[in-house]
This record gives sequence, C-alpha cells and structure tokens, in this order.
Amino acid sequence: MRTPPLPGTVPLPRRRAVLGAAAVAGAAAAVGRPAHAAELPSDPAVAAEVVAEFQHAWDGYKTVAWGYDEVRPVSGTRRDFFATGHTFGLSIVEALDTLWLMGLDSEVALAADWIEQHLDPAVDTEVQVFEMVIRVVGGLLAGYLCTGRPALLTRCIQLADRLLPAFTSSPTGMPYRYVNLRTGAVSGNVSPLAEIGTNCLEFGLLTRLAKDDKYWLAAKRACWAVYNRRSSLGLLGTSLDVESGRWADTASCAPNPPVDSFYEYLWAGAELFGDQELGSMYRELTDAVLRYQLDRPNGHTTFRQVDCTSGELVGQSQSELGAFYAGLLGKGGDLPTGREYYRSWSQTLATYPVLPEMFDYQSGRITDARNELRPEYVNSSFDLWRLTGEAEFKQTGYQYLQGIEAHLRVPGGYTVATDVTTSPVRLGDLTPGYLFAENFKYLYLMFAATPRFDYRSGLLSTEGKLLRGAVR
Ligand code: DMJ
Repeated sequence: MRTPPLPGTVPLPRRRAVLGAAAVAGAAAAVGRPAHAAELPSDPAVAAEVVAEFQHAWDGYKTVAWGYDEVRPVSGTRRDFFATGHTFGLSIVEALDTLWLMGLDSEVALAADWIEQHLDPAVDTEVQVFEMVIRVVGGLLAGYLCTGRPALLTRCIQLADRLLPAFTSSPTGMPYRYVNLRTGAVSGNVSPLAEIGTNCLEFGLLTRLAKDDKYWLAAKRACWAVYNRRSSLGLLGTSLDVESGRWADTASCAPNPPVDSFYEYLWAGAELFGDQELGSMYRELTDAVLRYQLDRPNGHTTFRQVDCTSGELVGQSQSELGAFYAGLLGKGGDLPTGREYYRSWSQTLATYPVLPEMFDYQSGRITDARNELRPEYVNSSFDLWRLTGEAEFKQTGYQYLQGIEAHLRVPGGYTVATDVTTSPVRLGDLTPGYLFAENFKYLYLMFAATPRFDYRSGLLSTEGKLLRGAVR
C-alpha cells in the first residue's frame, strides 16, 4: 500500500517572484496559503518589525486585561489561567524580561511595579506546580536577573516555598501536580514527566541566590526518581504515579508532550550548573530515544512512539510542541539529526498558513487543526542559528513571523486559531501568556544583536526565561 504523504511532503510551490513582505502576507491571507519569505529584510529592519509586533500584542493585553492573567483579544475580554477568580498577572510576569531585552524600560518599570504591589504568593487556591514553576517562578527570577530589583527575588522565594510541599510530601520525591498555595494541600498523583522534572533550572538558581539547598535537592531527587525507573532499553514512559512510583503510562512519546521539557532540563541543568549527573542522564536517555524512536519516512525526520519496555510501535503522532527538540538535539551534540528534524518542520511550515497543533505523520492526517501560537519551532530556529550562524534559520524564523502576522494578528493583538486548514484560517480568541515570554523574544534575539544579551553564554528556560546572560 502506498504511504500517504506527510504534511510537509506536498511539493513546495515554485519560488515566488520577489514581492514586498506585506504583499506576500496579504496574498497569503487572501488564499489561506503559507506566507513565504521571498526576501529577508536587513537584521535591524526585522528586529524593528519584531518589536512593533510584540508591542501590538502587549498594547492589546494592557488595554483590556492589565493585571489579569491573559487577554482574549477578539472579544475584548480576559481570563484567569491558574484558578478562576485569582489572577497572578501572568502575562505581565511572562513579558518582564522580554520587555527588558527590547529596551522598553518604562514598560519594565510598570510591570515590575505591578508584580511587587499585587502578586500574592499565598493565595488560597490550588495551582498547577509545573506551570507555576516555569512561568511565574522563572519569570520572577529572570525579572530579578535583568533588573536587579530585590523585591522580585523575595516574591520568587516566597512562591517557591509555597510550591515545595508538592515535592516534600511525596513519598518518591516526584512532585504532586497541584498544591494549594495557602494550605500546602497537595493533589494529583499521576503526573507526566514534564511536570515532574522541569524545575532544576529555576530551583538550582534559587538555591544559589537564596543560599539554601532545599530547592536544588528537591529538583534533583525528582530527576533521579524518574531516571531510576528507565526500562532496560533506556527509555522512559509518559507518566508515573508519584506515590507508588509505578508507571501509569509506558508509552515513550519523546520529544512530544507531556514529556518534552523533561529531556530539555537534563541538558540545561548540566549546562547551567555543570552537573555531570544530569548530563549523563541526558546522554543515555537521548541515545535510547534516537535508537528506538527516530523515524525517517519518505526522507523526513521524525519520532515514533514506542512502548518503553518492549520498544514496540504504539503511535506515529507529531505534536507541534515537539519542534523544540531540533534545537535541543543541536545543543546536546546531535546537530545533524537536529538539523534534519528542523528541516522536516520547515517543510510543514511551508505547507500550511501556520503550523497545525498535531498530525499523524504516517497517514498525513491532521489530528488537531488548531494553532496555539506556539513558540517551539522558532525556539529551534534561534537555537540552531546560535549554534551554526547559518542564514537558513533566520530565513525560516522570519517566515514563521510572516505566517503569524498574516494569519493570527487581530486589531487587539494576536490570537490562537481553531482551524488552520480553512481559508481563511478560523480564529480563536486568546493571547497565551507564553507569547510574551517566547515567540517574539527568540526572533528579537536572533535579529537584534542586543548588548543586553550575552550571545555566548546566554541560557533561556523552557519558557524562554533569561536565566543566564543578562548584561546590565
Ligand atoms: C510553554 O509553556 C513552554 O514552552 C513549555 O515548555 C511547553 N510549551 C508551552 C508553549 O507551547
């Protein structure tokens, strides 16, 4: 039987005649086709465009939702992210270090003032530990490292202390998914790997800054607990019961969610802290993923899902969130494979107006046609550009920008889409907080040559938080 084409294996249109970017974007919007970067403007011109687009989204948030977690830019409403009725000013925390990197210093002051005056780390509500760590703890840390405002660090420590019961009350050391910030009550004993092990960067830095090793020890214990449960093939499943320590789902779905950033933090923890144990875990587990899961259908590079104990095929799904792995592979010493994987994603980007959320790579069927304004592809553009300096990554990163400008920009900012296969793309109504932390930051850093970022040593978290390399 003939294998249907992958999304991305549809022959690419011939190169268009060179048009201005706006004309290309306009034409693409009209017919629902991808916006091809016919011509890459100069770096300063792209950097200015990125800042203008970031500001457009930021103004949309400020106008309608200032002090709330996230804006719904189409309806002009807002929503709480963590708990209904409780705001953490999520978009403000997410934006803080991006504003600083872009030199928007009066906005930095406004954002930091809001956080210092309003962010309550002891609200009587249950929050998701993983999201709180990567977005808010990480955002406060990055804000502190960029601005030097001590109150941001104080707030960060208070919040981390309120999250710690998720780790310390677990018999295995693997954190529960939820904790009540006021009472310390925990819940959610079946947890995916990303939620168990995406905390060593934030907690390691807190240990340094607060001079208290309890944060780092909690993070390392959780990593060891997962690693010690690897199969004889060296593979990990998807989720564990943090009380019994048993696998709840034995499918190895790396690099897709919900395990994605578990692997990222092993590499990044080794890089940021020189921790050789994390480095060895990353190498051994990555070797197993490359050995049992790397798939090359029709000349493309992707990853299959297998049972972690037997290695048997259990799925051929590809989530947009997996696109970050191209950059991670590059950083971790597997650049050729990272480049191949990135190119497969670039072909998918060239096939749709903007990337779909999920597809089955064997049948070519889109299984989730939404676009959640996700940053993973352009995260890899940035990582691979930093590693190689090659123009390909700027060109494709710019193409990504043109795609979201053409299809997801609305008068009130930027919005997610509910269907990228319709023409025009069917829009949703949300600017996710991570848009302020990630997408525009990667693009800005790639084109701006800002003196505020140390391009050699700079390190960003899974949420794009600047955890090393802020030059003040
Ligand atoms: C972000 O919150 C982070 O990048 C996280 O690691 C997973 N992906 C979302 C955005 O897609």
